[in-house]
Order: sequence, then C-alpha cells, then structure tokens
Amino acid sequence: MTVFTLEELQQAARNHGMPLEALRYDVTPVGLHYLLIHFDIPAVDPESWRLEIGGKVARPLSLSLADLRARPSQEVTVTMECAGNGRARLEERPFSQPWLHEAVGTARWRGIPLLDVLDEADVGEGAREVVFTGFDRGLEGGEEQQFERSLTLDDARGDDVLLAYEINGQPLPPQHGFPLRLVVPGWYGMTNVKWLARITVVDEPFAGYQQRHAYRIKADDEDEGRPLNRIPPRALLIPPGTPEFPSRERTVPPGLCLLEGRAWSGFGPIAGVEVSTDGGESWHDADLDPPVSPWAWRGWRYRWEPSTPGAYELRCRARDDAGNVQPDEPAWNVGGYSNNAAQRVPVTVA
Ligand SMILES: Nc1nc2c(c(=O)[nH]1)N[C@H]1C(S)=C(S)[C@@H](COP(=O)(O)O)O[C@H]1N2
Ligand SMILES: [Mo]
Repeated sequence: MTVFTLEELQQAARNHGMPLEALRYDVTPVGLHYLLIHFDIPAVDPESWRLEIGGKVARPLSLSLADLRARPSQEVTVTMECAGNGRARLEERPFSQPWLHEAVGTARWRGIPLLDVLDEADVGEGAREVVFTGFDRGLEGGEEQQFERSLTLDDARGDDVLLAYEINGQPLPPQHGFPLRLVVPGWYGMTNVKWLARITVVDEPFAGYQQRHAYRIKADDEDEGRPLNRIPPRALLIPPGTPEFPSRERTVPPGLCLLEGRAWSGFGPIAGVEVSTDGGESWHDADLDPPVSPWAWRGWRYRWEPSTPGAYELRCRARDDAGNVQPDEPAWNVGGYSNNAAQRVPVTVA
C-alpha cells in the first residue's frame, strides 16, 4: 500500500482535481475545474486594482478593470493541465501536490490579447522576455517570493495568448485568479499566472524561483534541467460502471460498455487514441469526436463488449500530429513532472 503524508493530504484538500466523470463536458463547469494554488488566494480590491505594464517599454501602462473590459476582447476554449499531473503514481514520490490523473479542465477564457497590450506599451529594442507577477506571496525552496513566471517575447506574442477576466462567461472567481490572469493555450498550468499585479518587459532571462528552479525536468538535484512548456499528449477515460464507496473499485455488467474519454496535446491536434481492455496487451483505435477548439481536448469513444466475468484493466493512450505518444510507464524526475504514462483503470465484470 502506498502511504501518503499529512502534508500531502493538506495540499490535496486545498487543491482539488476534476472528478474524471466530468470528462463528459466539452467545457468543464467552473466548480469542477482543477485548482492549483502554491500559497494563499490573495484578496484583491477590484476598485483600486491596476495592471501595471512596465520595464523595457516606451509607454508604461496602468489599466483598471474597467479599462480592460472596454477593450476588444476574445474568447478561447483551452484545456489546461498541471505539470505535476500523474506525480502521485511515481515510485519514490517527490514531495509536492499528489495528483493522480485529475489535474485538468477545459474552460472558455475571455480577455484581451496580450499582443495588443504589448504593442500599445511599445516594447523597446533589446527586450527579451516578459515577466508576469501575481499578488500571491509565500516561501518556496527557502525563498520568499511572489508567484512569477516569464515568457520569451516570441511566446508572449503567440496566438491566442490572453489576459483573461472571465471564465465560462462569468468574472474569474477568487480561486482562478480574480481579477485577471494570463492564459497561454497549449502550455502547462504554471504558465497561466493568476492574480496578475504587473507585467514587466526585461532584457535578460528571468531567473525567478518558479522559472529557474521549479518546473524543470531534472535527473537529480545537481541537474540544471530543461524547462517545461507545452503539454504532451494524454488521453483519459471516464471510469465506467458503478463505483464502491470508499474504495472506488468499479463493477460493470457483461455486455456492451461504451468507453468514453478525452484526449489533448499542447503540441498540436490529437491524431489518434487507442484503448486496451487487457492491461496493454492489445490496443484498438477509438473513434474521435470533432475538436472542441484548436486548444481544447477531443472526445473519443470505444465500444467494449466483455462477455466473460472477471478482472480487467482498461487503458488508453493518445498521439498527436507532432508525433508525440504517451509512454507505457512513468519516467521519474526530481519534481515529478509530466508523467503522462497511459492511464490504468481496473474494473470487474460481474
Ligand atoms: N499567481 C499564481 N498563478 C498560478 C499559480 C499560483 O500558485 N499562483 N499556480 C499555477 C499552477 S501550478 C497551475 S497548474 C495553474 C492552475 O490554474 P487553476 O487553479 O485556475 O486551474 O495556475 C498557475 N498559476
Ligand atoms: Mo501546476
């Protein structure tokens, strides 16, 4: 039996995942979207709040929420996933948020294109990166900090990168970054800085904790590592049948059982999803639904007709147009990031 610590439970109770049955929705209802908050949810007064844009720009800006809402807006439907999704399945588990599979959700984010704001501020010569600073403060790795991440100027100017003030047609709730957050479609969750306080254009690579130390694939503590950015492919299935409380062990009756799920990749469209009902011995193509949006997951289904009672292990795996495939087994790294090994769902046919 795998044993988890009280500190891990404390994280899991604050940062909830999306129950896998919510894979049934094209767009995840707001309260079912996963949450990840390193420190505390900050209190932001919408009346006095301003987004400050400065650094290497010719025209620094200070924008109120009303200023932002008066501008031309855009809505993008985006599947977001935490880079730590799958961490709790690793042996010699790194100490952090213990996600199993459920750190994912799809939302309709409305906001203003970041490109418009950068153009208006007039980014100067020699500018290299854009730093996004949240209001939330805390200690991590012994360093006191605000949550901050950067993007290269090219990535910041990428397609559909938004400063979002709405989720699914409503103002951002406190837990999702009220009043404003960054949304970078296709990139892992940590990129999407919540509770934005300021945007700073800089002329050298940003060396903040969340950039330099966290969110890197490291073989050991001495390794400088390589930074995480886009989301590699993953397919998940909705566990079928009837669950038992509290074990969550599942039973399905013999006969037709429609297996359904979603698949996504930040590297390009999903090219295929395969399903196994014998623990990965044999694989079968699933039928794909049309994509919900270029940046969102794709539904898939597979007709399974078990006739023999007994124990089965269901699995699924996705591949994308860029040629990325899901591995069979997890690959370990210091932070426990990016474990997209194909899901396993044990079920009993009875
Ligand atoms: N300011 C701030 N932004 C943040 C975080 C945070 O702790 N503080 N967590 C990041 C991480 S690790 C993830 S996975 C996503 C989660 O977004 P959500 O809670 O809206 O799903 O927000 C990112 N943005
Ligand atoms: Mo995350």
